[in-house]
Amino acid sequence: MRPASTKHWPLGQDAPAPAHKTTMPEPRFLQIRQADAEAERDAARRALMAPRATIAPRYFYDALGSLLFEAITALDEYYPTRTEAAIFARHGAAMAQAIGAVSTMIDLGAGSCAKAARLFPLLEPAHYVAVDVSVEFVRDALRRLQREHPHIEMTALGMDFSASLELPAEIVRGQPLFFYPGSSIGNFTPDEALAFLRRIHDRAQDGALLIGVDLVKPRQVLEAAYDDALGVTAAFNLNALRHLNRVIGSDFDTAQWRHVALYDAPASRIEMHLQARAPLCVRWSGGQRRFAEGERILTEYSCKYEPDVFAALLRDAGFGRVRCWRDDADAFAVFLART
Ligand code: AVJ
Repeated sequence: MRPASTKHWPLGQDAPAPAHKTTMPEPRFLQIRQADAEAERDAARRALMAPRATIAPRYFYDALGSLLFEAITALDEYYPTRTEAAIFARHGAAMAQAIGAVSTMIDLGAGSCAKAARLFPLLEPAHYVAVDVSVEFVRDALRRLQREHPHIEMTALGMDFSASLELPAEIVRGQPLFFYPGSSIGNFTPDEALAFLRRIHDRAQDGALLIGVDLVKPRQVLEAAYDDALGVTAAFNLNALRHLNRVIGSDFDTAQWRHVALYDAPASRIEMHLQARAPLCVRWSGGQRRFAEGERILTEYSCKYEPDVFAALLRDAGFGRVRCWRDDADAFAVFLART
């Protein structure tokens, strides 16, 4: 609370609202529950028991993991975030021109909503839908954004859109623009990516998809981006074990695991693993698994694409018109795909 006697407001702060009541629009919050918690725990335990153990990438993103990812985006080695931002800054107006009127902008994995917000002045969507696994993740960001853009109708939709894209019917009206930046599509294998893009296509009506894609480049550049000198990505990867411990009650000790990031050139993907430093046994209620020294748990694929290959994937998914904008070094691409 500000003292009542203050006459000058500190720089960057708003003067208090006038005493008369103003009606500010409020964002809408919707949470859709797909799998129940027990089914999720079951899937996580089964993945650990598989001959080649895996942990799904979404276990990176608890509260600490989300902060660690934010930190990753600020690392010198991690070029995707700043490169994509530069592409939007330079070509955003051309993209908006090509997109035309946007009735609903559907932001898949919205997080802080910052990337979409930077495009609001250009795209001027009538309705903005921030989709994330949990409405909690987007709640504060959306409230703030709603105050800055009172004319845009805003909805937060909590759902795991990678499992299902069944958006509530009242959400998608007119021409939707699906927005999927950051090269998160890289977490899918190319087959899964195709299936996911098809689902978007089938819901896009006569709208479009604006999607960020990381491109194939030399191994040293890619491996440094996923194994930085400060060890932030290592912490991000290891944190999945802490998260999993809370979810399934396992007793992973992060000190016994090593972060590994390798580029598989034939598959054009970065693979992140956690490698056992010694022979060890991990227990949880109702199960356990032994790991030999050096044995690995796969935690993430981050697939990289040649621009032509990704354009072909979009066409396979049913998109008829595809455009692409890149940075000067061809490190990253933003595609606009129309139905
Ligand atoms: C959020 C999936 C796009 O693959 O580059 C960053 C996640 N993993 N460093 C990526 C990530 C390790 C990131 N995506």
